[in-house]
Amino acid sequence: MNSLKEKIQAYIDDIQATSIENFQDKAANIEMFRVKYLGKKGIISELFEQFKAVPNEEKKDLGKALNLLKAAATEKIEEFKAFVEEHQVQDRTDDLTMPTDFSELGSRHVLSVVMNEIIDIFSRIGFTVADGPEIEDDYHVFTALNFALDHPARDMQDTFFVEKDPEVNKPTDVLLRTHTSGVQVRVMERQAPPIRVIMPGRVFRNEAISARAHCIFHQVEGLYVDKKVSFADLKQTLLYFAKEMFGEQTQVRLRPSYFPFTEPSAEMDISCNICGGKGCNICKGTGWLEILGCGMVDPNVLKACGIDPNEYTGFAFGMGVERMAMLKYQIRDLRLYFENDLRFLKQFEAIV
Ligand code: 2U9
Repeated sequence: MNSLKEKIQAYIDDIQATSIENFQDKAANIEMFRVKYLGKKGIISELFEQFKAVPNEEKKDLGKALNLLKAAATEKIEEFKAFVEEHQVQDRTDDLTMPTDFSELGSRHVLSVVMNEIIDIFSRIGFTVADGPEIEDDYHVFTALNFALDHPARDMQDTFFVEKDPEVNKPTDVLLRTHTSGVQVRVMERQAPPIRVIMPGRVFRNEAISARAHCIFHQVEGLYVDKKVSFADLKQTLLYFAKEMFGEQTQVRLRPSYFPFTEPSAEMDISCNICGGKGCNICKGTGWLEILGCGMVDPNVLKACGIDPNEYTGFAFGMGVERMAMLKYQIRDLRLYFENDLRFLKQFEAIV
């Protein structure tokens, strides 16, 4: 049988061996420890009761041991509390009453914002959004769109081919789309006019990356096919778009151009939104900024998609979203869009 003194020493040893690091819920365990040793009905209180019955000659020695035990328990609790205070931030999950970490809110990427804005503008005049595959076939990207067999866009220098024929080391017809037009081809194949759709999406071109070119970028293309759709409809629709996008004061001009899929074709400029048309370094002194390409859908394209060009006409347009965002927010380098540098991204937090 242990003497009372041995019992006290065993408690002291026990206290000194107790480590807070083994406590799961630190606050609750510290309180349990306090109640166990220093509580009204705790070990130390109980020992003081027993102490009363101890013969007088042992009292001095035992009293000293009991005081040491009490001091050990009190000191341990102080140690626990100091530990908790020091580790408060790291261990805050232990205390469910603590406020949680404030996670920073993210924001939309400027390209998504501009793309959504373009979609909104065309939605307001009855265009719906169509979507299609990024991995396409030669027919939907080139052949149905009236690209000649020897057109340079079909070349490996310009287009990413997904597979090569190992026999002849030549590309097969699986490729990454260089424009979203394949989606319109699919829409026309399955839907009779009137057709009024826009195609926002990612496109791929085999280009060296620089401030002015990237191998991945975003486009919004549009297509309107119906009876009696005219070049005047095209011009008025795109004037409306330019004013909505760049402000009511915006003027437009069309310059003749060439695309395999439209005839006639044009490029549209807007009056420079920086200098108001007077000439500055953004518009290179011309007062005009090119924003998109457009034209009347070539009858060959309508025919390839199963639409009678004698009955229907249509207009189409295409624009680069990166360029649109550059002009709207004066972004000088295309690479900024894809680097995800927070100092760049944070500048667009306020726009939604
Ligand atoms: C179909 C028929 C015609 C879409 C068009 C353009 C003109 C154009 C460029 C703008 C900048 C591509 O991103 S960019 O490099 N696009 O200039 N796109 S007309 O014409 C179509 C599309 C589909 C069936």
